[in-house]
Amino acid sequence: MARINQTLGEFIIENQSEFQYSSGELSRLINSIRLAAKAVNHEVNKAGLVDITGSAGEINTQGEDQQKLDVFANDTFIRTLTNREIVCGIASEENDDFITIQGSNNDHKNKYVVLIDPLDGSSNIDVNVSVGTIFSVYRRVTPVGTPVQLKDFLQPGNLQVAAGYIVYGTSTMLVYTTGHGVNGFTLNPALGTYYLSHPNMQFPEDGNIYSVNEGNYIHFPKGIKNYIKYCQEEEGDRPYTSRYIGSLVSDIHRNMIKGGIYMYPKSSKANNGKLRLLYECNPMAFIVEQAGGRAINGDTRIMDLQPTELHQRVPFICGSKNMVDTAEEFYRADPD
Ligand code: P6P
Repeated sequence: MARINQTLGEFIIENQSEFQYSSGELSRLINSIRLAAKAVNHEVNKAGLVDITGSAGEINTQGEDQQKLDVFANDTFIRTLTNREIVCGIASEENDDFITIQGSNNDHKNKYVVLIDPLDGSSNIDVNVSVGTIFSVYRRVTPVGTPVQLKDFLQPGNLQVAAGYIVYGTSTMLVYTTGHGVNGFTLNPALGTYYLSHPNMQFPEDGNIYSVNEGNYIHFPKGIKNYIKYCQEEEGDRPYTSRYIGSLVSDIHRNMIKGGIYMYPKSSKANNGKLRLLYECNPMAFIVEQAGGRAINGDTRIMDLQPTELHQRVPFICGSKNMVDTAEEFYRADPD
């Protein structure tokens, strides 16, 4: 039972029964993410004051200039998850390969794997626009007691046991699901405590916000161009409002509260779009669907896609059910 102002710790304890088959590890996993997020939040909030913004002078696995906060966030989440002996493996946007965690007795006894985008939208840091952390949790598929393998990470999103994000915005929120709805917790920085501020978050079935980088318009498939034109026509509740801040977590968080659709479709420049299936699209899709929305790649449910590579990209359209239904109709009519 959710009570406004319930702390995240109380919520986890009182909803322990939701974590099926878990003897407390999943609760401890969410708790460790909560702790790491507080440390990252502290650094993000002072990024403008100390020399931690700007490039770390390295290039990450995505070929992107690695911002120092990216490195700090990646190290913090990996260290926190490793030290608590809850997971047997971690895959991160910032690391080429996954990390194996053997446990204190080198026994590989932990049964969960975590995939994480430690600081999504980090190019926004220097311009003081909100950024986010995204995480996805699976039960391992290889035998407990043996080293984790790539197949433990290449699982379809419909097998996730938990997913969530932290948005470092005007306030810092942790939003997550374990398959029993979506709940949002707001950090009181003075106390370092997260309080339940958004119980049972629901995606409005309809909305009037569309979020897409229209600078790529000429490269989109005809069906997506037609849908964007549909959003801009004068009819009924249209034209919709265009809102896009280039930070996935913030764009989807806003649309989940107000109603709307987010699109990063395929294009002639990028046939699989830009976003990563395993640690961006699948966790966000789990949350969106648990809140009553939809998440597709254009014509297929995101969480039904069978991953083939750790850092693979997929086209991503998610949000209010009726808006995604309409976008899918337009896309299917002209998918090229
Ligand atoms: P573009 C940030 O780099 C990110 O991964 C998402 O957070 C964001 O939605 C998208 O890329 C923005 O990409 O090409 O529009 O700048």
